[in-house]
Amino acid sequence: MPKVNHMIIGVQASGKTTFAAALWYLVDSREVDTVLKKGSHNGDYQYLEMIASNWAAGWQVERTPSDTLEPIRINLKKPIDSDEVDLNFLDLSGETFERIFATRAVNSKLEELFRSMDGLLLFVSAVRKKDDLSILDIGLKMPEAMPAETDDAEVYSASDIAQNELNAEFVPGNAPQQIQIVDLLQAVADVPMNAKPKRVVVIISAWDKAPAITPEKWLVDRMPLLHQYLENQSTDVPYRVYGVSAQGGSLPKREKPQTPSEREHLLKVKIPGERIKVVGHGASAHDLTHPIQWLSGFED
Ligand SMILES: Nc1nc2c(ncn2[C@@H]2O[C@H](COP(=O)(O)OP(=O)(O)OP(=O)(O)O)[C@@H](O)[C@H]2O)c(=O)[nH]1
Ligand SMILES: [Mg+2]
Repeated sequence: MPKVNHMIIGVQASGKTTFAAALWYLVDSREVDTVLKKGSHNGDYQYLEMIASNWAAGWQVERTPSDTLEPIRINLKKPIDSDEVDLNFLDLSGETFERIFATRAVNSKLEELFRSMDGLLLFVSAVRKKDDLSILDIGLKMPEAMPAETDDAEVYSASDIAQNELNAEFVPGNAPQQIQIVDLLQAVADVPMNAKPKRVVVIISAWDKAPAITPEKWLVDRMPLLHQYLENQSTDVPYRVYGVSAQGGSLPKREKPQTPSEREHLLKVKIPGERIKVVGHGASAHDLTHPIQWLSGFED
């Protein structure tokens, strides 16, 4: 059976490591039925065990340090096949992602990973609000930041506001997520890399904090540029959107247990795997492997 390689990308704090921790816990514990099962594992998976046990205990996973190409490798398999299917995840830190966006340069190791990817798992977070706002919206919300000729914020022109913005330093990581993502996808698909995934899954993480709409509608409303990009190439590269709550709610960091969160409530769920929520495409309620099954081409 051919090896399948998937890449996970997403800006800082988009939920990548939490997803990996919950996925490992889920397939390792077998508490909840999943469409893909854990395959055989060789080598060192100490990091996965560490993040999964942290997750199970109800703590936030730690931030992935920049420059880490943390080799998260979770082997999964179809239950009916005796052949194993290897799925390789690359947990690119958000900072590495943003540096690629800022410099348009990738090192040779990363280039090789992009070239060999079969599927792409794109993470965006439902809790990052920034992508909703245009410069005009910011002007309307913060009239005090605007020029003082009039009290009526609505009459400020785009050029007034743009002038104001000119004084601000450009911080690449502050660019809207969808712009960073589309730019990266375009750069990777273009010469010299010519790396295009066969399929794309968009995971909207922290779905417990999303409004009561479908994941597709969320993408159209909140990330219209990314939606348009994916739609445009969908004949060649089909895509799906899932809403995923890998934690089930907000959790504190282990070193700051008093931070207000939904931890107490979540720990009352007796089976930790049942804290997970997956929405979209007929996935059963807690099955994080459903998007990966489709991404791997096991389901049309
Ligand atoms: N409410 C809620 N928050 C979540 C969920 N999953 C992740 N988060 C929060 O989102 C933040 C980022 O999660 P990470 O998994 O560390 O994100 P990451 O993409 O690995 O981030 P970097 O390592 O910085 O690139 C953390 O504060 C998590 O607690 C969820 O299901 N629900
Ligand atoms: Mg991380």
